[in-house]
Amino acid sequence: MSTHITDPRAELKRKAAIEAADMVKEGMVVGLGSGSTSAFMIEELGRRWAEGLRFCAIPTSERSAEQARSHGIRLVTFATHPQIDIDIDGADEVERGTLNLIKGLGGALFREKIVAAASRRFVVVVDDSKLVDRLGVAVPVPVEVANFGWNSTARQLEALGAKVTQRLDRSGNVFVTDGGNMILDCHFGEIADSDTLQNQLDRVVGVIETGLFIGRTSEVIVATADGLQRLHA
Ligand code: ABF
Repeated sequence: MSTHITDPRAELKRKAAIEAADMVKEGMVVGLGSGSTSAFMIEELGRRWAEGLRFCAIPTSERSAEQARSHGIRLVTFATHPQIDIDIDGADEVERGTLNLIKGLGGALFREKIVAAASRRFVVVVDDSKLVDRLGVAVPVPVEVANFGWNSTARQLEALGAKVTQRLDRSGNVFVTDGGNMILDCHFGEIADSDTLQNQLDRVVGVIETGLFIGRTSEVIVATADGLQRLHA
């Protein structure tokens, strides 16, 4: 069954996702991203699986795993497949000049970064509303932190210039990641040097991973009202 789309943004996401799904070939090990754009990609791969395409996949979230399983897609782990051929995932912001990203508003940034780091090609699928000149203007940098001592970790993040908010779920409870940790959304405003910021965040004790994806993108597929664009690193 395919998803019925009425939202024009969703239709753009679907187009980018289908274009990316076309890059998955027989026998590949595929990283399955998270979020609504990735969900369109998994749906398309499910359709192709039903037509006989065979590959195996490592999902970046429990939700994506569940969706892939529902299509019968073969899921594997790093134990048997430490090298991924292609990882296809969404993003919250894509910086035009560098193809650096902010990811993690969906909460899956830690697994997403592990999967991206293990992939020969990392392909990002977005609609054109995600393209920005500088990261951080419209969205915070999500930072996954250990639950223990998180108030202290938050203070250290504030000392780096962030306005920090603890992520809550829709019910108002503390958001819990697939790894059992929490997320602190760090509002820095426009980020002039994302590489330096990533290094600073990495040095904060209690930080598990950040949603800054620096120098990882191989290609971005952008869907616009006028058609698809492909941006290369
Ligand atoms: C994942 O889903 C995340 O890294 C990012 O937070 C989000 C993008 O969501 P969507 O595709 O729904 O816009 O890719």
